[in-house]
Amino acid sequence: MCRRAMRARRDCRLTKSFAASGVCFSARARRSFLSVVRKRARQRSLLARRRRLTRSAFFAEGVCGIKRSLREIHGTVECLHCKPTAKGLPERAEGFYASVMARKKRALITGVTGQDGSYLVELLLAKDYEVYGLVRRSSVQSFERIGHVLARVHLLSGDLLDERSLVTALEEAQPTEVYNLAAQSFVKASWDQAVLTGEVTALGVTRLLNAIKTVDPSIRFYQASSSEMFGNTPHSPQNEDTPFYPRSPYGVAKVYGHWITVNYRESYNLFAVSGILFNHEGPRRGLEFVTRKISDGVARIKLGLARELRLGNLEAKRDWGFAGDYCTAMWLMLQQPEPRDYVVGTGRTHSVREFAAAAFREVGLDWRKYVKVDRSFLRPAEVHRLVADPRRVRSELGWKPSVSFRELVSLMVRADLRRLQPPEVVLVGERRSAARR
Ligand code: NAP
Ligand code: F7E
Repeated sequence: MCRRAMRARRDCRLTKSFAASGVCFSARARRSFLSVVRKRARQRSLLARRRRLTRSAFFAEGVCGIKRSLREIHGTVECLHCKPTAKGLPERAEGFYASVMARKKRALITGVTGQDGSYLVELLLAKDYEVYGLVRRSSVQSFERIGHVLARVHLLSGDLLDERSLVTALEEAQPTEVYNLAAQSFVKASWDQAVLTGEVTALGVTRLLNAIKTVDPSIRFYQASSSEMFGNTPHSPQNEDTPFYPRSPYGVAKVYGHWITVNYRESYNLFAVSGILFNHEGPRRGLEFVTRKISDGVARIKLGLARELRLGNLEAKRDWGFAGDYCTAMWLMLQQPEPRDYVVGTGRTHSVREFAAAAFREVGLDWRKYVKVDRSFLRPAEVHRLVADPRRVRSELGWKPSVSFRELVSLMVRADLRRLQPPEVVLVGERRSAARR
């Protein structure tokens, strides 16, 4: 869609909500309303761009910016940056810099202790965000995945089951962006805990959206939707228009979370987006998910700590990518001028059997000697084959995966070998994988 059409669509939406407020709605009122909204959007994008600059780049490229801003603020046309005093930059230019930087972007992440939460924290800290993480109460706190960044993250107590705790967390963090990554995310467990899965993974999204609506409706919201929503769809590959056919209580709950996000966007004009992400993995993946179960199992067998690896359905096919890449896509979705949903995946699919074969090959073993099929890992209803059609995310956000299937397998196996091996044994060629961890 061209810029003009996007602007027309946004104007139409804005004026609709303006009209719905019951205020007298003349053409003049509409014009002035829109001009205010556009001016604010311009200011916001200027501010956002400036905040990303280093201090020296800010002053180097900010000559005209400072001049214009000072004209707006102080009524002077002088560019103070051009007239440094003996002591350096004039106070007012320094003051302007400080005030821009003080309004740093702030993000609240639910599910910050999970796989994606840990990669997203790193990404946002690197982009100079003030990062807040929501953590639910537990008798033993495990910050294994975010231990290395703990000192730079503000942790807030809260639970998706409790709306009041979400309101309090939002009031405390005052975020500009909220990433809702918290969920009961293990598909197999969702049959055993179907109600809990619905409470957290489905209704939890409504609670968080309600809290945002109450505290600050200008917050940008990301919902972690899932390719499990496509389930048994006959359409392949799956894109943003593919109908959903979930096959597990988890998939059903995610469909609810997706549609409530769309509904609140349309009903209350929130900047709320749903990222429909296909399987993404890495060394921080939970041990119950099949890729990590395999990489861990392979490392144990290689090191003599186990003799076999028991798996369920070897024929299931998934579109697997590296989790770090997918967090970049989440962030990109919240930086767009308009809220829109995106499918994120690699566009390639592989079976569990292929993953296992590649993982054993990585350590020079033949998978057929070690893998045993165990019916207890089969699911009441299986999702047989998923593969993304990621054309929209590629063309509109410029996103593409940086890690191939082979690299992902290698990355995970090597990380588990490193974790499990006795400290004195050193493997060669590990640097690249270490950097990725
Ligand atoms: P994960 O490792 O299982 O992390 C889930 C997170 O949710 C944990 O931090 C967990 O906290 C938190 N959580 C669970 N129940 C909660 C509650 N009631 N209140 C607050 N926090 C709660 O999941 P992930 O792989 O990082 O995935 C992140 C999100 O993306 C999930 O919503 C998942 O469903 C979705 N998703 C994942 C994939 C994928 O392939 N990874 C694909 C599509 C969508 P504790 O540490 O306290 O347990
Ligand atoms: O299973 C088969 C299993 O549990 C993948 C979550 O992040 O991605 C994940 O859900 C496939 C299934 O992931 C075993 O039957 C065979 O077909 O690793 P998984 P998942 O169910 O695809 C989606 C996108 C999410 O949103 C979820 O949150 O592997 N499989 N043998 C096995 N799976 C497991 N776990 N264990 C086995 O032994």
